[in-house]
Amino acid sequence: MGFAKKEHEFLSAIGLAPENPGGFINGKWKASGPVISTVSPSNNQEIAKVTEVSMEEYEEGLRSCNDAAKTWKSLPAPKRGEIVRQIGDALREKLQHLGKLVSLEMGKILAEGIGEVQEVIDMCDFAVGLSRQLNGSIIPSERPDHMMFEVWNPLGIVGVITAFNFPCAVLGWNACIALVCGNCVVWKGAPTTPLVTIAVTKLIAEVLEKNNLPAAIFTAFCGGAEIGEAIAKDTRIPLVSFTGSSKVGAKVQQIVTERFGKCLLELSGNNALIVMDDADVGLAVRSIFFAAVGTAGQRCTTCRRLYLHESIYQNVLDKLVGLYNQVKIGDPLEEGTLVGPVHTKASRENFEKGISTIKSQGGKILTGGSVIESNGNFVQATIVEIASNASVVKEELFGPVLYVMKFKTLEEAIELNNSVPQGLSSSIFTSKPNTIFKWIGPHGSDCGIVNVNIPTNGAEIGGAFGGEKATGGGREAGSDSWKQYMRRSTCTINYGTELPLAQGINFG
Ligand code: UN1
Repeated sequence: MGFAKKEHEFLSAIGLAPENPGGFINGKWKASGPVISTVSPSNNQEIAKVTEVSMEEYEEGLRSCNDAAKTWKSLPAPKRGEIVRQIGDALREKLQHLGKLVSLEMGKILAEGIGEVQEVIDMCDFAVGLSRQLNGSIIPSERPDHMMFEVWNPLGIVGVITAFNFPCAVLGWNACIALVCGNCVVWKGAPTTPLVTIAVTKLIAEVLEKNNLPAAIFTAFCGGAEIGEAIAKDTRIPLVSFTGSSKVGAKVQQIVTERFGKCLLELSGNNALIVMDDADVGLAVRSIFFAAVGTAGQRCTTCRRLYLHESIYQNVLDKLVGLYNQVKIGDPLEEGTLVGPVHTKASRENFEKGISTIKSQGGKILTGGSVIESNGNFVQATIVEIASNASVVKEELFGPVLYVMKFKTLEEAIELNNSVPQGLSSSIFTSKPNTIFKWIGPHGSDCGIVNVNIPTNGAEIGGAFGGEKATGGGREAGSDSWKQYMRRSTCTINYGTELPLAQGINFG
């Protein structure tokens, strides 16, 4: 039997078939749960079939992963880095095909699909270097003939639950770091992007096999909430990294915390972009366009709130509406398309519901505002003029909808930026140094990502990625995020013959 469509034949080059078992368990592909059709968001037609895993298969996967953890953590960190280097090379070889798959199954445009795979490759490179820098500090001891220092050890297994909007980049952020830190990985990808989960896992599996390492070091499951919940509850998984909504994230955190596990949360964003009266308007308009419309508004870093200084309000808005009216919405794999469909029929319905709530709260649609009649999940890129205290502005509507609001002073703009429950990304456009330093300082943006003269989205992997408040507080990818994937041992060694006690205590 062939693929549902002839143009899907390229999938065989990345190890996919018309029917795919969706569990990689102890080196074998198997699954006996429900069979699902994965569809293209452009037309809702089947790409291929995937069988999800059963709870028995979950258990088998975890048992073998737990065994493999002993081997993996015994390998010196730079040797683990070498494996991750090979994973990066394997991805490089398949960059175009994998990028195309991301575009086909998720619905983002091809350039962004390829960019997403590139993000995983960049993470591999970062992690290879890191594998020689998992340094602990040496701390001066207050006691004579004592030495105090830190040793970083692996946690064991890291559970990674990712979302549909970045079906492989977020796995990359977590898995590359987790692996060099000496942890095995258990991955559950999004239920609607199983082919990406399978294709990426196949590449990693090949590298492990080539190096005669236990395949269960990387265990992957296609499945739904039941598998996610099992990961959250599983005491064999000391760290659970979860990406998704604040609502589900709060539940995951509760379950994981109850068993004293650690959580790394990357939840909803509601990101603002501020344009000051002294800003480079051309730069701002291009940035807003990418930040609000790119990925059809389905990045957690998407700009959803635009605050314009009253003196440039109409000028920026006119330019922006002009760009929106020209944007090419359509097949994400076709050249020239800038906006693909939203991911599912449910996302499209959510957009429609969102628009009616916006209208009921006095929002005025300046452009867009409707779904596009077709077999796919296409919606119009939308700009809404709305009062900054409308309650809908405080929520994350996961689509290409931008709220525009006016302000008079920097203080007012910062207060508005900080006035929502979420705290992921933020950006200000200005040419004044004192505005920049106010923005990044203690009285400035309360977000995890605080940008100047660039969009809210499109972060590089070298920095720590994540946000505050309802965004969950986690930091993934670069900088010193690796510390969360390890346990810290504070070691004090007495190499003398006396027993001086800390704090000068004399005990008998
Ligand atoms: C996400 O939307 O979950 O900063 C991740 C960005 C990308 C990652 C987004 N590098 O927009």
